[in-house]
Amino acid sequence: MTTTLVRGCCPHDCPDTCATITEVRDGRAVAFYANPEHPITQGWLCAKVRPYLERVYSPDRLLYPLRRTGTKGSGSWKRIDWEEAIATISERWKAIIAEYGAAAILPYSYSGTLGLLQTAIVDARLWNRMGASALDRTICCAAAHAAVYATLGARYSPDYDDLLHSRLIILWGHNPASSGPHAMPFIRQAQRSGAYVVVIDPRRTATARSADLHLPINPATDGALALGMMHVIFAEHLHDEPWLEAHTVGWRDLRARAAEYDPERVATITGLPAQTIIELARRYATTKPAIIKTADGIQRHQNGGQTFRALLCLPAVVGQYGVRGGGLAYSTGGYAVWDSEAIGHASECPSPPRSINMNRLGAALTGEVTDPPIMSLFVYCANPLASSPNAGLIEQGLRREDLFTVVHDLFMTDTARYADIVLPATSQLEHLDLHRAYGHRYLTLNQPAIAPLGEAKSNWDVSRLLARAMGYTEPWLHESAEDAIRGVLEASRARNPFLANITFERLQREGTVRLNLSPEDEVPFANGHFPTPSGKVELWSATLAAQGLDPLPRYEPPTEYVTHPLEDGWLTLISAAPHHFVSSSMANQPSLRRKEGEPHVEINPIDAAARDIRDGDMVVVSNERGQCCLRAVISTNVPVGVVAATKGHWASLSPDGRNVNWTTPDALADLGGQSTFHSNRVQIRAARP
Ligand SMILES: Nc1nc2c(c(=O)[nH]1)N[C@H]1C(S)=C(S)[C@@H](COP(=O)(O)OP(=O)(O)OC[C@H]3O[C@@H](n4cnc5c(=O)[nH]c(N)nc54)[C@H](O)[C@@H]3O)O[C@H]1N2
Ligand SMILES: Nc1nc2c(c(=O)[nH]1)N[C@H]1C(S)=C(S)[C@@H](COP(=O)(O)OP(=O)(O)OC[C@H]3O[C@@H](n4cnc5c(=O)[nH]c(N)nc54)[C@H](O)[C@@H]3O)O[C@H]1N2
Ligand code: SF4
Ligand SMILES: [Mo]
Repeated sequence: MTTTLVRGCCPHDCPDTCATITEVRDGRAVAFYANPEHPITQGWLCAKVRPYLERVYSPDRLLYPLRRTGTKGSGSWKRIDWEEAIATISERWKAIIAEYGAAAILPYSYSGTLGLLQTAIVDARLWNRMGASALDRTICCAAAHAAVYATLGARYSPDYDDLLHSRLIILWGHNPASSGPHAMPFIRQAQRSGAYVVVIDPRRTATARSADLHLPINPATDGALALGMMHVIFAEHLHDEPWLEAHTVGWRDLRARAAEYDPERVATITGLPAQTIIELARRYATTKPAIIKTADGIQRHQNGGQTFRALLCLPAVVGQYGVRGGGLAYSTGGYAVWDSEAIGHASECPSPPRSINMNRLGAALTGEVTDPPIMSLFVYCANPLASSPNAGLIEQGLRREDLFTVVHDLFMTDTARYADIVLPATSQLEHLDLHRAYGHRYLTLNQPAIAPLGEAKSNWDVSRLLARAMGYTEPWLHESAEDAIRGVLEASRARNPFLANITFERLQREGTVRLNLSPEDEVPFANGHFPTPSGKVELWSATLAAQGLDPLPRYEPPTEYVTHPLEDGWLTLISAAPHHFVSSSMANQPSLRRKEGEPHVEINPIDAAARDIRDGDMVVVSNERGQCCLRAVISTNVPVGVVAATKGHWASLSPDGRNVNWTTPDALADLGGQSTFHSNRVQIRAARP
């Protein structure tokens, strides 16, 4: 029997975007592993994706469309065929459109896959044509995006191997050992050759344990730390004045702002000794190249936007942008920018009637959004009941008898359990897609390796069926998967020099292709040009001033930290990335659940003793939004006042049918409408009788 090797790409929300190989024999995938040729993947996959065939061939895969037969959430289903499923959806939608208008229909999706076709194109075309409510996709990184565009003008970052040139690496609110593991070998190698590694994180993470210095900062105070560092750097004349003069706007205003953040004040705010802050500032200003590598942890706070702004200012103050091994590494998402018209054909469509912030889903379903209310929810590539904030309110919304909910997924997720119609989705091995990365600068084509399991269909195929049933005849709603990808690639290539010479044929031939970066583009901003309105780093941001926001970075505590003080027994709950799942994806896979352990919360021995909580106790974690039960793990990995759980555990697989998101806030951050998961204060008590 012959074995075929099919090149693919990991679709999950992870900066590494690994290249994969599937071995197929007789139509069945028999092995799945890393493509050894990919320079970032480097021949290994992470612990969660290595056993991917367990996910693909899981006995829990949805294989047929289902129609709800019992009450919402009761779990009684009847198998139906696709014809009936699509007819049911389209008839219901036509009736809703006739009565309320298409704005009453809300598509809800996020990062189940990050593909160009199955995500970007599917997120746009059908909904644009329909005139449905748009979704503000703000759950993950909206504050950082707004801060980066305001300050630097583009999301440019170097590849991980650039770290080999760094002498100082500050991993700031970032835990790559779990959340982007392919950076770790480069960090280790740099460290072995003498680079000094600092981790700034309230938790002692796996990444922190291997650093030269771990600074357990008070949550949501990083903006104050960054301003305190600038205070010291300016006060000691360690700043790079010629660089600031040539490449920035407003550095003197920033210096005046930083003057308000003396080390003693910052010590009180951050919980770090003043001497440590001074030493960190000196080290940062005098060790070059110095890179700040950050991700998303620090922005999931009410002050996340201003915090990110403060971090973005630091490399400018010491003249480290445009330097190999220096600057700030956040996201490489600004290179392979797709042509938005080719993606969504918006100019041929009605303009979206309104936009709904995804972090407010529960509120939107229960009265915040009216005229028209949301009457139908179409969920795909997302599991909001497990992953979105204030989940108790989402559950209340999903129980609405008059809400018509459709969920398209590979599994019967927490959210799917509340659907009226459930549709089976294909896995990455069963569909075509093209992937860019947010952690490096390569494109990877994912070729389908096997036929769809059961009657599973890809997002694009479902979108095409729905478009036909709705009577939409535009050819761009009906083209083949390959034509859709080719069309966007070609239109984007015509405008974007980073895509020059990258054709679909070349991607088919080579699998992974490096973006077309000239030697000048290799190091972000090496040409001294920043695509902001001024062409410079906007330390004083005209963009933010125009929005009535503070044009200079500042520190303000999250409101909840003020209204729910530690002195009254409140604790800050951080719920960061789990090691063995990606958000709630893969969190139903038995072998990974075993490795991750049952849903738990880490609590400092002092906080535990004060509450008579013993290691291994079941505890109730609660606030005014809701509660969940978790196993207590007493640990000095968290400082006093901070408790740590992880995101991702399915509510339906948790002790009391809820997860941490029953407590997380749906308040929005200061920039971009960003989520504020970590600006969360809770009470904890043992569940003993
Ligand atoms: N294994 C795994 N990998 C993932 C994911 C996953 O779920 N699992 N999720 C993916 C997704 S969707 C994303 S967005 C990225 C996120 O990538 P990261 O941002 O690296 O991941 P997080 O764990 O969300 O947050 C990083 C760290 O921020 C810390 N943190 C929280 N609040 C603060 C604060 O106020 N200050 C400081 N300094 N640190 C703080 C947390 O303790 C955590 O260790 O990871 C992706 N990769
Ligand atoms: N408490 C807390 N919660 C958080 C965070 C946090 O820090 N703390 N972080 C947030 C962040 S950063 C993010 S990005 C969000 C992620 O939130 P979501 O985008 O909701 O991600 P998942 O929970 O992984 O759900 C993705 C779903 O898509 C499905 N899927 C995968 N591939 C496909 C496909 O091809 N087609 C279809 N139709 N479905 C598919 C998967 O099976 C899975 O059920 O979670 C957020 N939730
Ligand atoms: S989740 Fe990340 S590290 Fe793991 S295989 Fe996918 S891209 Fe690679
Ligand atoms: Mo995310």
